[in-house]
Amino acid sequence: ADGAVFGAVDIGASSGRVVAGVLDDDGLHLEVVHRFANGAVEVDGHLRWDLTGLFAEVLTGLTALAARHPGVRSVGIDTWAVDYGLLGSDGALLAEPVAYRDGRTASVVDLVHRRVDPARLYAVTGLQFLPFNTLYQLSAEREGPLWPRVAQALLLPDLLACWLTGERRTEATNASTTGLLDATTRTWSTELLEALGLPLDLFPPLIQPGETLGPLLPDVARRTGLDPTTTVVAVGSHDTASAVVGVPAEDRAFAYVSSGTWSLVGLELDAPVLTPQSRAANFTNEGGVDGRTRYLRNEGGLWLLQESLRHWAEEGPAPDQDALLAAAAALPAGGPVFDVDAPDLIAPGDMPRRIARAVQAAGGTAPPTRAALVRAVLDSLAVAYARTTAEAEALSGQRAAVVHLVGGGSRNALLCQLTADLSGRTVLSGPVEATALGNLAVQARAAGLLPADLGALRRTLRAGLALETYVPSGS
Ligand code: LFR
Repeated sequence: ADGAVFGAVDIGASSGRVVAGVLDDDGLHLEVVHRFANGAVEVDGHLRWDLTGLFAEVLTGLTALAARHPGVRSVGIDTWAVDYGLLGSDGALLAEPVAYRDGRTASVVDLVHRRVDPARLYAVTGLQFLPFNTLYQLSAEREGPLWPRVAQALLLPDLLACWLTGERRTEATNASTTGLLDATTRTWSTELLEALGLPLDLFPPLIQPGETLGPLLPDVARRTGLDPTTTVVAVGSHDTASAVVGVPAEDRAFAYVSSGTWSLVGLELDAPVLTPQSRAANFTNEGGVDGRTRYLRNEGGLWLLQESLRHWAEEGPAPDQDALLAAAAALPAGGPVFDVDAPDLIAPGDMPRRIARAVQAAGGTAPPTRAALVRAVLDSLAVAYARTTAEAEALSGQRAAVVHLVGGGSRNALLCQLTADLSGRTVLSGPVEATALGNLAVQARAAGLLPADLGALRRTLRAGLALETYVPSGS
């Protein structure tokens, strides 16, 4: 294993990174070799990702990776879920992909639900209702000008992987977020594709995490300096799937919170829970690595803070985020909370004002200062984390002894402590880069260098990490 190197491309809605994973006798060591910003911008009447620009950042990152490490074995790609690019018959991208926060699906949700009853949708896909799930986006797309020219759709990590290798496949964990995959068989649902008038071969065939997609295109190898034998290996290309692999759990009795732009809160199960109660609680059964089920809910996340900071920076001098967080932490407990899942908080715009309204809707008084608003966000996130963990247990019958908080939010000591206090459980925080870690671990495992069993794999990862422990106050 000594010195084997893997590369992770991990792109979230607000930032991306290319990370080297060096495997030696003490474990898998991560080095971020390139970071870049991301964000959707309004172009041509829609909120869009600059995927072409992101691909240029990927190449820059891979170039930095090659310069630092000769002999990179493979590269894996993950991004956020549900979004896709449309290709014409010549394989060219027809337009920069529309971002999931765009409002275009508002008018088609009812139409979709008239074609397929929501109860049937849940029974087949097990997917939480979110207005931006791919099936709604595609239904909006069918009414649009590009549709007659569409030959194929590729989910975003698959599209980046295609630009690196020339190979077109749909990675299975991300496919599970489309609302078009059967949660029980984990194959495309012919029933739903037909009911929605979508071609059965709209997406390329599935590929499972750990399978090799193919070697780099000669031109990509030349431009990055990577060896032409470097392959792209499928990983949990849905960032949350990789984050869950990267949860450094000791045994199976764990809950996780992957805390980034969104908060993904739940359990890992052996099989989906497709009951009416589960649907009523809006829990999702996303596909995990090794056929596991990621039983979770999307809760609001750090987007609420990011978007507030962005708004304040537009109004005047950019606020000092660390100072604001410190001031928020110094405020007394028991302040107002709001529903972090309010649909009204999904779109970009004046977030502080919408949060103030949400607080008032919950019977509180609007936060008088920026610090108070930040505190209300953190208190409300922790309330959501505690409630959702308990709900996941009740609905699945699986117990969680500890809560692992991973991702950017794991840096926030106040959020971790509040989660411990409100959930009454020990919270273990870290790593921040759980997603890149899970991406790299699946590659190293595919190379035969880490344990095949997911539990053993996680224990190996844990051995190399320093986790922070938060015990519930008063216990
Ligand atoms: C997190 C995430 C969530 C998904 C949302 C939109 O980054 O991938 O799992 O619901 O973004 O794609």
